[in-house]
Amino acid sequence: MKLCLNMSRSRIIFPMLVAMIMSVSVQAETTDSDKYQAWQAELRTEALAKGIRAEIFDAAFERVALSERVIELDRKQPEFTLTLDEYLTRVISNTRIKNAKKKIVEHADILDEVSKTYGVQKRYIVALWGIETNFGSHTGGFEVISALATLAYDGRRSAYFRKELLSALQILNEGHISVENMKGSWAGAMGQSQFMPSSFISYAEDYNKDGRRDIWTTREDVFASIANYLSSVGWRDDITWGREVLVPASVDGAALSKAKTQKTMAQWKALGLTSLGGEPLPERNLSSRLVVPADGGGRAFLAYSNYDNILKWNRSNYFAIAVGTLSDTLR
Ligand SMILES: [Ca+2]
Repeated sequence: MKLCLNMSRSRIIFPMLVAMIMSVSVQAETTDSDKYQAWQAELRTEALAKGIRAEIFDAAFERVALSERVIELDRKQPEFTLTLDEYLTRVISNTRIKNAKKKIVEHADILDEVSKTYGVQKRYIVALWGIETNFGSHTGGFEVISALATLAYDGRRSAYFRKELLSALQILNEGHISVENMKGSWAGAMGQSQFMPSSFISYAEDYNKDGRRDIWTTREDVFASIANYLSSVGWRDDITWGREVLVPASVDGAALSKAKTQKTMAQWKALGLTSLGGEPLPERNLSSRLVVPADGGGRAFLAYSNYDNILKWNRSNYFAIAVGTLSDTLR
């Protein structure tokens, strides 16, 4: 909300805001508070038509505080782009690798079970959990309804965030979490798996069968939800994500990467690609594409179908390479 940008405090309770911004110059003019109230009333009508109970909507919006901080974060453009190596150093630090190795042992029983149920190797569940929220320790402190209401009302990406807001209300309506405990990132990514509300509705699981899909505090639900997401988008547990390769100078890796050309392992071998250490590529009947990330310092990867499944979670090549690389340390 533009008006919030003039305020010095990061979070403002709406009635206060209303008092401060009411237009005084022309009495008949539609005030910003009127605009907001009309927006909320219209949203309420839509939510109730979708089956959300009035008391759920009203309790949620009683807490809504349009947030200047959320708008700032949404507007913020990265000042520079990290190289792949800089990104990987940050996202998969030695500490994170050490913790990932600890967590995969600590939760081996449930991870083995979930892995078998969904057909997703446990190292990918742990890698995503570690990269998304540092194994559940950095889940974001924003109230999701407030953050999404701010972004839905703001105008820049209203349609997207309005849909997510309605999904968040549906989650409250189904009783999976209370409004005060529905916390997440400034953009509404929730819980230990950082699911957006629409992803929660499609993929979150109640693995411990207590009637609530709880990606905030129930470890079994967190692991099963991550695995269910991957499984639902076509994960294969008989292959890995991909591998780093050496591309000979005779091959235009960047062009092949851009074209997303799929080739068999035998075809890549014939072009002269090798494993990172120079050893021949494995003999496997696998189709893959070459990924040469921008700012990757020339590093190149053969990406299997699971790589594209990770991109469905987050469409950044850096992210997918980080998940794959961290998972490789857990084999
Ligand atoms: Ca549960």
